[in-house]
Amino acid sequence: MSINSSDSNLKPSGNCTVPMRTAQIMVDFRTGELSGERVQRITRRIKDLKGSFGDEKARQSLDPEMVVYRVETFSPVSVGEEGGLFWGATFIEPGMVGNEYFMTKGHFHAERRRAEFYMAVAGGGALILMDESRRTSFEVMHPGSLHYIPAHTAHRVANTTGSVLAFMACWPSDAGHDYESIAAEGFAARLLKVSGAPALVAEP
Ligand code: S6P
Ligand code: ZN
Repeated sequence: MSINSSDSNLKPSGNCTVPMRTAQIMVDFRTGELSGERVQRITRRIKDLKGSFGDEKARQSLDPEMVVYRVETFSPVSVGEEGGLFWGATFIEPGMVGNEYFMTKGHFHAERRRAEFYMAVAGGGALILMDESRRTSFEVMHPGSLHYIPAHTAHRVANTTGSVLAFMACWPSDAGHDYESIAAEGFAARLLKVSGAPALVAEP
């Protein structure tokens, strides 16, 4: 039997001696959305993000139920298992807390030696990176931009546009998440709207 990779009508035949499996997960490349029974979903709202934004009064003035971002994850192996990979999609709503763009909490990987890929699908924004010496930089994200997050590097994404920023991610299953270090010390700089444009501003 010959298999043409473009043959979407491929069906098992009586002569086929190898098992054929269908994909467990589908990715919509226009939106980044995942579908399939094994997709796990979490939503982060304004009420969940105490301490993340610089202007706590501005955060408290917003509807606590307002969605800031959603994450869809496909974890084919257990969290913490060595040798596997996870796939995720993140959707950050447009919005601001004071003069700071809606963004993810951000984290180091608990296993600091683990890297990650991000790829923007829709919308636009910035990937903010901080190494363990607190040196901070950012990369502009736009549809198709691929971002390598090195090991030992905290990462967070901010949506700087008026529409949803969607990006895909792939990371090792034993990376884990260290949110505590960010909660305790934050990033060394914040992505703020300054004179109408995004700027990475160092924390005092
Ligand atoms: C996981 C990966 C992403 C983030 C997601 C939300 O390593 O970096 O899937 O979990 O973008 O960000 P955060 O900082 O709230 O986990
Ligand atoms: Zn990560």
